[in-house]
Amino acid sequence: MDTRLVRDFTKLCSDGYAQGWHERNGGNLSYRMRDEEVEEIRDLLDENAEWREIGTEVPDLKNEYFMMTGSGKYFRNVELDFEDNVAIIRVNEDGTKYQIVFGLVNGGRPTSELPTHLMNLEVLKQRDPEMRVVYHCHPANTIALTFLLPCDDQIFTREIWEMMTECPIIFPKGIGTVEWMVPGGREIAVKTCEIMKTKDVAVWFHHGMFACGHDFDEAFGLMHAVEKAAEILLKVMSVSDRKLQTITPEGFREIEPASNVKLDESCLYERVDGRIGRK
Ligand code: 2HA
Ligand code: ZN
Repeated sequence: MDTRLVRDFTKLCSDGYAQGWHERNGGNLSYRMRDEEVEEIRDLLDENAEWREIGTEVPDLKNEYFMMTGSGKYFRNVELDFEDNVAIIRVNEDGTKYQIVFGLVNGGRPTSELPTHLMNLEVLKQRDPEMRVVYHCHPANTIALTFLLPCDDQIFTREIWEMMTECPIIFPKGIGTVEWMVPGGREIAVKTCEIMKTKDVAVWFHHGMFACGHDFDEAFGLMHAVEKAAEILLKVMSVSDRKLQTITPEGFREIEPASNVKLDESCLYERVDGRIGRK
């Protein structure tokens, strides 16, 4: 299958692997397909495939089609054998079941994070019908920060924003944090969805990151920006627990009119002692 969508999906998988964000079978990617993208490959779809339980309900995604990586599959292998590693699934009439209509030709199931992906895609669709991509990976610098910063949206966001002037412009609503919990289930999906109602990035402590976007470039670019800022912050923290100077709350507010963004004001608190990771 050689369509624009397959090429774009594959490119993200290869680029993410090249960044070192997908050791072994780490990470997963999903995309809510457009009607014309389904029509383009309609002849290749097995509409009689067996129905399976999603494990949660996504009524606003009924009858929709999704492209996603397979459970236990390696991002490295997507470009080598797309049909072995990727699935297209269809959600049923009431949003409780799915069938694999294409791919995973050697067996398997869609991503182990299926509930988080589908529930996030549902929330994102409600937010903006053109939001279509949910991307999860294991980037080392961001994960390292989850051992050094408190699990606090405002502090995590502010520390990352300060590292690169572009950060608040790229994610003005900030970063959501999810304390460590067992992955793969409904509980972590619900927590992540709460974040995705307003924000584009969620950090799962001691695990990895979720980013969303209208398209693959946007989701990947957002992930890349957060992870690079995390790398800078780690370099700073490995030298000192204080900054000599930084972008001030007033500075951030001056960015707003110039870039036509509205920052989450709760992240622009006044610092008491200038120490990294404290309010
Ligand atoms: O192995 O990243 O969170 C896939 C994952 C699960
Ligand atoms: Zn993971």
